[in-house]
Amino acid sequence: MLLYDYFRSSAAFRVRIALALKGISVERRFVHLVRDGGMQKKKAYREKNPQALVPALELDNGVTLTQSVAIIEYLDTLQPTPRLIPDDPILAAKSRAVALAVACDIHPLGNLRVLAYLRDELGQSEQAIADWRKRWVHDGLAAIEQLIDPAPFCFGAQPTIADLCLAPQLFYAARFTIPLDAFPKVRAVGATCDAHPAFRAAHPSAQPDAE
Ligand SMILES: N[C@@H](CCC(=O)N[C@@H](CS)C(=O)NCC(=O)O)C(=O)O
Repeated sequence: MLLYDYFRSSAAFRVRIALALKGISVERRFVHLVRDGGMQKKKAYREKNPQALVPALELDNGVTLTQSVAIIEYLDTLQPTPRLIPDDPILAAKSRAVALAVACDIHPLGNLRVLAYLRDELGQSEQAIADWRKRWVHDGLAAIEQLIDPAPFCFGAQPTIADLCLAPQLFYAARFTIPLDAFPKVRAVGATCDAHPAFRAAHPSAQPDAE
């Protein structure tokens, strides 16, 4: 398998954690999101992912999967241990809900192309963009604080897809110095993830393309 990756991508970080937890090794091709206007926008990559977003996972049979949550679900089916979507239907739904709260409702609003649109096409200032970024991360995490039940991961002793999505969002919050003081449960899960070997191996700072 071949992962189209970028060290700082939160969505790729989610998939890297899944791969590390399951001990699946993949080849990697790095897609620099900024250099030359963004390699993700070039025709060669769009042929892999028409959304022009990382990650994408190319399988050995030539099929390319997109969307980090779908890729994680695929990996969980391919190799069910350790389970990332719990067998218990209620825990499965709760884990997916937190994962999707991040992946659908927080992360897209702080994505590169959205911020570029605010800056370049709507003429917003750096301060306005920072406020925008902080607003959606803060509101999203405030809700997640109510949804999780750390023990010590979001929903128990083992990481689920919820933790795989939350930890990269916390990396993003730290990168842009968005305060997490109001979210003790979220911070506790973040500390648990930071100490876990698979999360460390997948961390942006540990990637070969890190800058
Ligand atoms: N929902 C997608 C989001 C993917 C995504 O937004 N990737 C970002 C990096 S985290 C990206 O490629 N951004 C490029 C851009 O905005 O031009 C997923 O989960 O895979």
